[in-house]
Formats: sequence, C-alpha cells, structure tokens
Amino acid sequence: MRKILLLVIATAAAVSGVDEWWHSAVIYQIYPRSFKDSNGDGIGDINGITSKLPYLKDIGVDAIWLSPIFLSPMFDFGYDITDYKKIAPEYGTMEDFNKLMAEAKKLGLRVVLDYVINHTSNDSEWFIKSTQRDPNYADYYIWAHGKPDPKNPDYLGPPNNWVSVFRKSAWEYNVQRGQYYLHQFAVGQPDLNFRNAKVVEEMKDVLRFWLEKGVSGIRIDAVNHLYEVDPANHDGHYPDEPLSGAPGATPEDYNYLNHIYTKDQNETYNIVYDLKVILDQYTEKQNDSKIMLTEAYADLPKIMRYYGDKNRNGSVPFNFFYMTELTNKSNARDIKMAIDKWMTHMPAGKVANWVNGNHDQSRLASKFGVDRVDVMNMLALILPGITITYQGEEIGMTDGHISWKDTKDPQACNTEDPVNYYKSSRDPARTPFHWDATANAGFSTGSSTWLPVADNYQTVNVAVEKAAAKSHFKFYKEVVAVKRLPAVRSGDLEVRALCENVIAVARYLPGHPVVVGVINLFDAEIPVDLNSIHLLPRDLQVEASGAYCKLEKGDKVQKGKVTMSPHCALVLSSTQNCCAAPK
Ligand SMILES: *[C@@H]1O[C@H](CO)[C@@H](O)[C@H](O)[C@H]1NC(C)=O
Ligand SMILES: *[C@@H]1O[C@H](CO)[C@@H](O)[C@H](O)[C@H]1NC(C)=O
Ligand SMILES: *[C@@H]1O[C@H](CO)[C@@H](O)[C@H](O)[C@H]1NC(C)=O
Ligand SMILES: *[C@@H]1O[C@H](CO)[C@@H](O)[C@H](O)[C@H]1NC(C)=O
Ligand SMILES: *[C@@H]1O[C@H](CO)[C@@H](O)[C@H](O)[C@H]1NC(C)=O
Ligand SMILES: CC(=O)N[C@H]1CO[C@H](CO)[C@@H](O)[C@@H]1O
Repeated sequence: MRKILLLVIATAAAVSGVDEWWHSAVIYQIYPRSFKDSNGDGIGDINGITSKLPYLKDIGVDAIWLSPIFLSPMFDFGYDITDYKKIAPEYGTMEDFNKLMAEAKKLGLRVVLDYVINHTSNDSEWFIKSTQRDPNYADYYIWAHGKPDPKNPDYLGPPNNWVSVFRKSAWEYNVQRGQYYLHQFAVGQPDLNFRNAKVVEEMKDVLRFWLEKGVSGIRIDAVNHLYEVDPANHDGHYPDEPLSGAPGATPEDYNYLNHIYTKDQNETYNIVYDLKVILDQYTEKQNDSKIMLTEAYADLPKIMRYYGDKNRNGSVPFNFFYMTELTNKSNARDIKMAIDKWMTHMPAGKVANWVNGNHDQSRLASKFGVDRVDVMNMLALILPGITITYQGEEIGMTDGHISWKDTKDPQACNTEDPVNYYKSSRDPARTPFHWDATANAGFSTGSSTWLPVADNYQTVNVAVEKAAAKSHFKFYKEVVAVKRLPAVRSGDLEVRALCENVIAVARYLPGHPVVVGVINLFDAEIPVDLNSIHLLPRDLQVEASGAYCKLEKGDKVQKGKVTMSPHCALVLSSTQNCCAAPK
C-alpha cells in the first residue's frame, strides 16, 4: 500500500527561515479598471481596491495580483506604459498606492504587480528620445531600415513580413528617425531592445523600485515575446518568418506566420533567471519570499524551462492547460489528463499552479458553463500549489455582451469588423465586478461605466450569494479554508477518473486526515463508491458542499456510498488520520 505514497508529488522544501507563503497560496487577480470605482468616474481605481481588501481577506486569499496601474495612454488599458514608476492618474496617486500597501500589510495580504516589459508606450520619454537618436536611448528599441517595395522602388516598405499579435505589419515607420520600429502588439507599443544591456539594467531598476515598496512579487506579461532573433546572426537583418499554412489566414493575420524569430528565443529564459536573482535578494533582505509568475502561451517543454533548474531559480509559469485543453464537454478522463500533464512535466521540487481564466480569456462560467463553476474552482483550490483566481470567478460571473459601439479592446477594434469583432474581443471578460444588485452592480456611483455591466448582475453578485444558503461564493470560501488543511497544503496527490462523469482528487499527508474532492459532471444523481481509493479511511465528513449538492457541510458519509447530486462538487475529509492499513 505504501507504494502509492512513492508517487509523491514533491512540494518544494522550505528553505531558510523565510515563510514560503506562495508554495500553497490563493492569488487573486484584480483588473483594477473593473474592480471598484471609488470616485464615480465609471473607472475602477486603487482606492476602490483598498476599500475592498476586507472582502478579499474574508474569502481567505493570500495575495492580490494587480493588472497594470502605471502611467499609460491606455491604448491597451495599461499594457502600454509611459513611465514604469508612476501611477496612472485615473487609477490614483502614489500616495494611494502606498495606502493600499499599508492596508494590505495590516490585513496580512500580499501584493503582486504586473511587470510589463515586452514594450513601452510610444509616448514614453525613452521612445521619444530614441526617435531623436539621443545617444543614450538610440538603441532602446528595435529599429530597422525599410525595404524597397519591388513595385514602387521609391517607397520603403516594412523591413520584413512580421505581423503584430493585433494584426497587420509589426513595423511602423517613424518619420523623425527615418526608420521602422517593431511593435509585436499595438502600434503605440514599441518593443524594447533587450539585447541592449542598458535596457536590462533599466528594467531591473524598475523591479527594485517596486520591491522597495514592499511588493511580494511580479507577474511578467508575455515573457516569450521579449526577444527577437539576433540580427547579428542574419547578416544584420531581421529575416522573414516562414508561412504557417494556417487555413483561411491572410497576410495581415498573426497566425499567417510561424513565429520562429519573434517568440520563445533562448535568451528569454536567462533574463527570467536573472530577474529572479533580484527577487531572491529581496526575499532575504525583507524576510518575505518573493514570487515570480510568468505568462507564456507556448508548448509544454518550453514552458517548463521557465521553472529553472538545480543551478538557477526560475519563475512559476502559468498553467494554461485547463483553459486551452478543457471545455464544457470535457469528461473525467480529460480533466485527469490535463492535471497529470502538468504534474508529470513539472520539474521535481517546483510549485504547480492552476488557472481558470484571466483578463484575456472568456470567463470560467462562460467557458466551462455555470454548472461547472464549483467544479473548476474546487479543482484549482484542492490541487497542490498555487490557485490563481481571476476576479469574479468566486461568484461565477459570466462574460458580458458588449456591442460594437461599446467595444474598447484594441484587439477587437483593429478588426474594423462590426459583425465578427466579438471573436477577437477581450471586453466581455473585463466588465465591471458585481458587488450587489444596485445600479452599476455597486461597482460605481457614476452615471455610466467604462464598459457596460453584464446584464445578469442582479442575480449573480456578492451580496446575493453571501445571503443565499448555498452559492458558488460560499463554496469557494469553504474550499479556500480546506486549502489550509495540512494534507492539501503539502500532501501527496492522487487523481482518479472513477467513471465517465466522476472524478476524485485525494490528498494525503501521514498523520493527518485525508482530504478528497469529488465531482459529478453529469446532470443526474450518481451514487459514488470510493472504495478503490484504498488509503482513504471509511468514515468521512463533508468539509465543503457546492451550490448543487444535497449533502451539507458537516454531514457524515461512508466511502462506499457518497450520493452525488447533479453537477455537485464536494470536499470530504476522513475522521481518521492517514494512513492506516485498509480493512
Ligand atoms: C522571518 O519570517 C519568519 C516567518 O514569518 C519568522 O519565523 C522568522 O523569525 C523571520 N526571521 C527574521 C530574521 O526576522
Ligand atoms: C503613438 O501611437 C498612436 C497610434 O497608436 C498615435 O496616434 C500617436 O500619435 C503616437 N504618439 C507618438 C508620440 O508617436
Ligand atoms: C536553444 O536552447 C535549446 C536547449 O538548450 C537548444 O537545444 C537549442 O539548440 C537552442 N537554440 C538556439 C537557436 O540556439
Ligand atoms: C533559490 O532560492 C532559494 C530560496 O529563496 C535560495 O535559498 C537559493 O539560494 C536559491 N538558489 C540559487 C541557485 O540562487
Ligand atoms: C458548450 O460551449 C459551446 C461553445 O461555447 C456552446 O455552444 C454550448 O452550448 C455549450 N454546451 C453546454 C452544455 O454548456
Ligand atoms: C500574451 C500577451 O499578449 N501579453 C501582453 C503583452 O502586451 C500586450 C499588449 O500590450 C498585452 O495586451 C498582453 O496582455
């Protein structure tokens, strides 16, 4: 029997005296523009966040991660930064930020910031000086000469065929400098040149600036877009990318090309390790373990390299496999495979993480269906490591419907297509948070909000779900409490697809109760027999009961028959400690 325990998922051992808080943590992503508006201008802000910290403390989250709050013209809502050390006025002031930090500290909440180094805004002082060829800034960005157009030799076209993530050429001509600059995203977001050591130093300085303010880590945006191919290896030119052959793609579409020169370059990993050294220095200096999260949509072996190895500490790369591999139709086997995939590829001793959504993706309740809100929240919380929750997932917020007229996302506006724009739009996942059933969902006292509030706010909101006997919110909070139990914090993992529609996730730690999460994906009741989970003791009690379960918290059941209501997600714990020999 002890064999199962050898299939140990090693959780990183505690080092030094520092509390490695993030090795089992709930990190809550706040999209500041849509969380809480404190001054009635229809736009969320820092003081709004501060006012809601007690809500987050009450749920039991460990840290908040803030999407960008820095000075920006907001062509891409803060992912285009003018000055990395200033706060966007529509979000507040540095004083407001300091107040947020102080309040968070008082409540024992940590703060993680977005660190958007793929590019600056084009109104950044660095960029303006670069267009003027100021010797200190001339090489801060990726500049290249145009290529004569074969049909019109007087016209210098873009240097090569590269396409922006937001469609069309990734190159924009700058008249002042007489050259093209690279922008992998919007025109107003020139890419920084990370082959320039001064740029790297500059960005390290930004990191130290925020660490000095006491933040507990960073999330690096689009990290795999940081480096482009080194032109020194291509006769001083940036070579064309090969065609992908994607059906239906036109030369203006990002998926028209195979991005071998603009993504996933080897230098990317080293910069991640280098930045982690700075975080580790502050871990020691402030006796507060600093986390680095990295975002990269890439294949699994590439993603795992961000974790680092024996010689270099790395980051926690976001696990997007739930979002990319699972749908509302996935069965128990599909879910088990998605979990196993991450756990088996992750290097030993590293910390796993589970992501159900973010500001770039359809919301959990829309992607997986409202029926599966408890299922996906429970999985993210009960599996080992870090739970990332995007604001609203805890109450099952769905995507809002945003008309073409109200559309704000540049990725959608750039389609210039009033019919199909919604396929590219990230606005539906960014609508304001639902606090209660009052006007603007309690998000703002203003006459309008930057994006319209989703129309189901009167039934899906914090106030209603807090008052209800059972709700997604109540279940979420119960499972956060379960995450603190020793077996869930640091125990071993066993995942079972018991049949097409039932999945069980057991967590064991010798000397402690076993915790098992059980899920019924089906729309009918299923009597579940957990006897095949041998190390699970016979007598169990309900620790957390999803919105659709008949069983209540505190109910006693035996492992041979657990009656699972349709779409029920349930957490049980054993009344005996692990791991007595099975009878
Ligand atoms: C650092 O923090 C840990 C955990 O919070 C505490 O136990 C330890 O005493 C602290 N060490 C120092 C040097 O302050
Ligand atoms: C920045 O780019 C935007 C278009 O995205 C343009 O309207 C604006 O004039 C540019 N600003 C500068 C300083 O180049
Ligand atoms: C990138 O690194 C990998 C793994 O170390 C290596 O196999 C590969 O050849 C490198 N690629 C380039 C273009 O240097
Ligand atoms: C990695 O991080 C740990 C914990 O902060 C630290 O003790 C260790 O020295 C670091 N390792 C390296 C190679 O920097
Ligand atoms: C699943 O999602 C698809 C695509 O979003 C949708 O058309 C379908 O109705 C959903 N099915 C269920 C059972 O929710
Ligand atoms: C993956 C990704 O797109 N990351 C960010 C890099 O910058 C763009 C443009 O500013 C952001 O929208 C992305 O979120």
